[in-house]
Parts: sequence; structure tokens; C-alpha cells
Amino acid sequence: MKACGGAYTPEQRRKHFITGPQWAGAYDGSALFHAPTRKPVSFEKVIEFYGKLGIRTWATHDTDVIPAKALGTDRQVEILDKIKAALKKADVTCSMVTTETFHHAVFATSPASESPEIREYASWRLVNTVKMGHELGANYAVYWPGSLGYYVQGAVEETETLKWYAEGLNAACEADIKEAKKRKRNTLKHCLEAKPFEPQAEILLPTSDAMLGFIDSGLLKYPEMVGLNPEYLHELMWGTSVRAALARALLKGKLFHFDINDGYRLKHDVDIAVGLVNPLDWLNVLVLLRSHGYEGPFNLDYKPPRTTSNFGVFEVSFPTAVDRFISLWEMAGEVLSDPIINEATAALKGGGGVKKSIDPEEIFKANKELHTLHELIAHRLFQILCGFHTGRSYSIG
Ligand code: GLO
Ligand code: MG
Ligand code: MG
Repeated sequence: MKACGGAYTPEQRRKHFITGPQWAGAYDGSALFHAPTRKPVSFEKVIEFYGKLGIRTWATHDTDVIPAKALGTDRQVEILDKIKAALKKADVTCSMVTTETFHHAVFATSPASESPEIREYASWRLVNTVKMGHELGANYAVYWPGSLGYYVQGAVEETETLKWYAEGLNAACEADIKEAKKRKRNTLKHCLEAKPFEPQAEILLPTSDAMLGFIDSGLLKYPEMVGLNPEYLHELMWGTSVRAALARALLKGKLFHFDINDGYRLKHDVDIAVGLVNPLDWLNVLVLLRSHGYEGPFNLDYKPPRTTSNFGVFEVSFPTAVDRFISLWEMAGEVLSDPIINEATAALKGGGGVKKSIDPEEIFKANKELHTLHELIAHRLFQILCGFHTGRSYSIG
């Protein structure tokens, strides 16, 4: 770690609203074509480790910590007590809870299945998670409706399925309102997370934009309680500019939560750690978020590579991911106060100085030199990313 440089102290890391998911710390390396490469890790270990590292908040799926059969039973109460004790000991808080509605066989036809008993069970799971969230002190609930879609067409009627999906969310919001009142807490922020491909062949809400449309569809009883948890890679996967997708969410006031990771366009969900593939794009994303006052949660929804050991997950993978994020965040601050970028941006906004004209040729000519600044700004961002603006230099001599 020392050789890697850029290591922050736990105190410095704690200043950021970075959340550590249970499932990322405990990921054993398994996937469809991959056997596990690491041993299981308990929530006690994950929480303790996040605390030591300076990740001050923790997030979990219901079934990451409670076996499906124990949900809603006394065993759930016992496990939640153990989690509360582990959080307290590590000086970590629970920021977010999420319901697993994609992995268990019961959700093969999605949580909004045509089968009423599956839908009823799914609603009960969402409500149970909301209660878990209040019990653990969380402020966010995330929903990745992974299996909301199909493999073969015809059996599933999309409008009906989406209405049923909305009913589940309505039940969760209703339960939240009651629970929050009972406990004298604020209601949770309910955040929808889109992914364009997998685990279904066709996905009914594949993008954050589709979800914004769904929130406004009139199907939700409490649309003001529902926003987005975009994931960097999920947006990149379908080919959009992630920054533009986030900008659209910001304009709607719906950027509630953000899953941070990295990967490649038009590929599967590789969940590489933040900034390892597209650092310049990441810098730009953080410039947008910083300039709009978004300060988190930034949820480390990535998968430590299968080639990393159990020791490496905690000693290399998490510390480097967190520190890379903080470095990029600080660089984004530098971009916002950079005199060259500010001067160039102000010049662009000033325009070419033509007095009211309806001659496009004249307007074009007046702005032509000015627009060279687009490329200059892009180059300056690269310099900031690489530290050239602070004197770092290379020479072939
Ligand atoms: C999978 C998703 C998943 C969600 C999690 C939170 O591709 O990214 O990790 O973020 O289930 O609800
Ligand atoms: Mg995610
Ligand atoms: Mg992902």
C-alpha cells in the first residue's frame, strides 16, 4: 500500500459519505462460469474492517445477513441485534438496506410475477426490509429489480407487470410512512437501480431514464419518496455518457444514491473498482456531482477481483478503491477552481461578441476561435488527472 501512494488516513476517509456494502466485502469470487476463490466472510468481520479503514457506513441486502427462511422470525431479531452490536463496536452506521429480489428461485418470474402469491411474498419482503432499515438506523432503501423482465416473449405483459411492480413499491412506501411515524424517524429515501442487461434477457426498466419515466407514470402513490440509485457501470453498459445520465437525474431532483465502480461499454456487469478503467470519465463525473452539491452516498458496489485473496480484499482492494475515489474527488475540486478552466469556460459563455444577428456565417465566424477552447479544456482535465498542472513532467531526454 505504501508503494502505491495516495493513502489517506481513516480520519480523512471518514469525511466522505462512502458506503461499504456487505456483499462487496464478502464476495467470494463466484459467478456463472466461476467457482469461488475466497472463503466466506461474516458481517462482523466486514463491519469491523470497514470501521478500521474509515468507511463509516455499511449497507446490506436482507439475505446477505439473514437466511431467507429466517426472515421475519425471531432469528431475524437476534441477527439484527448482533449487527447493531457489531456496528456500534466498529463505530459504523447502517446507511442503506436493500431487498434481494433476484437470486432466490422464488423470483424466477420476477417479484412482479403474474402469480399473486409470489407478488404478495415480494411485497412482504420489501416491507420487512423497510422495517429492518428503521431498526438498523438506515436512511435509504435500494431496489435493483434484477429479474423484472423475461427470457422468452409473450407470456409476460409489460404494462401489467409494471403495474404490479409499482404495487410492491407502494406497499414499501406505505409501510415506511407508518414505521417512521411509530419510531419518530424520517421516512427512507427509496432508490431504484437500473441495469440494462442480465440477469433477464429483456429488462423492463433497463436504464435510469426508464426509471425516471416510471416514477412519473402515475403508478406510484408516493412518487416524491422514490428516486434513483444509478450505478456508474450499469449506465455505461448500455452506451450512454454516464455523466449525462446523472445530469438528467439531477435535473429531476432524483439523484438519491450512487453505486460507484467501473467497467466497459456494451459488456456484462464486471463491477471493477472505481476509476481503474475510465479515470478521466470518472473525474468528469465527479466534477458534475461536486458542482451540484452532491456529496453522497457513494456506494462501493464493486467486486474485488477473483484473483485477489481474502487478505488482499481488505488490505489492498478496499483501501485502494476508497483512496482512488477520494483522490478523484479532490481532483474534481481542483478542476472547479482551476483558473485556466474557469477562464476558458467564462470566455465560452461570453460568446463571440456579435451584436444581434441573423447571419449564421457571421455568428459562426465570431465564435470559431472561441470554440477551440473545448479541446483546450479537455487537455487541461488530462493534465489535472496526471498532475502536470502541479509540475509533474516527463522528458524523453
Ligand atoms: C447488481 C447490482 C446490485 C445492486 C444491489 C443493491 O448488478 O448492482 O449489486 O446494486 O442489489 O440493491
Ligand atoms: Mg449496483
Ligand atoms: Mg454492477
